[in-house]
Amino acid sequence: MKMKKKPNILLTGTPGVGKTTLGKELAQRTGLNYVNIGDLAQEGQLYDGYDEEYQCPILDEDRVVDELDEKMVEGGMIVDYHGCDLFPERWFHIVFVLRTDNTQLYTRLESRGYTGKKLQDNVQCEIFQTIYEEAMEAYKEEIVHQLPSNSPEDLECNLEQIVQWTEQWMKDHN
Ligand code: DAT
Repeated sequence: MKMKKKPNILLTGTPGVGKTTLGKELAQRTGLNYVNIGDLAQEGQLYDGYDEEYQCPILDEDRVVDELDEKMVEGGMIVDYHGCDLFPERWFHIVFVLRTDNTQLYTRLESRGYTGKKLQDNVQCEIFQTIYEEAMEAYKEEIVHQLPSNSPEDLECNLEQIVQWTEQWMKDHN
């Protein structure tokens, strides 16, 4: 029996915009598999050096891609990462860039323990819409969508829209 085709979804955006919150709940509602790239790298120690300025390990992008490729080819994956141009374009059927108002993002990151330059740089990343522009360069514009992520109402609305999109995609491809 042939397996049902399922779409791959990328959730991206500045740290703190709500990718993990959305991704985990989306996985529950759709039955797709959620992967957090940060956790995957941590588990497999998929690192290549250490960034002294930001005090964090540097992702080994090639090993991350190798690690996931087989699953991505099968389909049905929700990928969560604060960057998007390291992945092969062919992986994703749709890309969502979550967006949060600056003041709210500042509060969220501060309560996550971010301070100083790390806090400032991440808020600036959102102000300059860095990840949105990265997504628009890395993927076809028509598959890149921005989603507001400021409130529980936004979260519910985003969930409903993506669940609906997923159901429609499955109907169209099976
Ligand atoms: P990310 O995975 O993008 O770093 P997260 O899912 O860990 O973000 O969320 C960061 C914080 O913001 C966390 O405390 C939950 C909260 N949050 C997420 N989505 C939200 C929303 N739509 N409205 C209000 N708070 C939200």
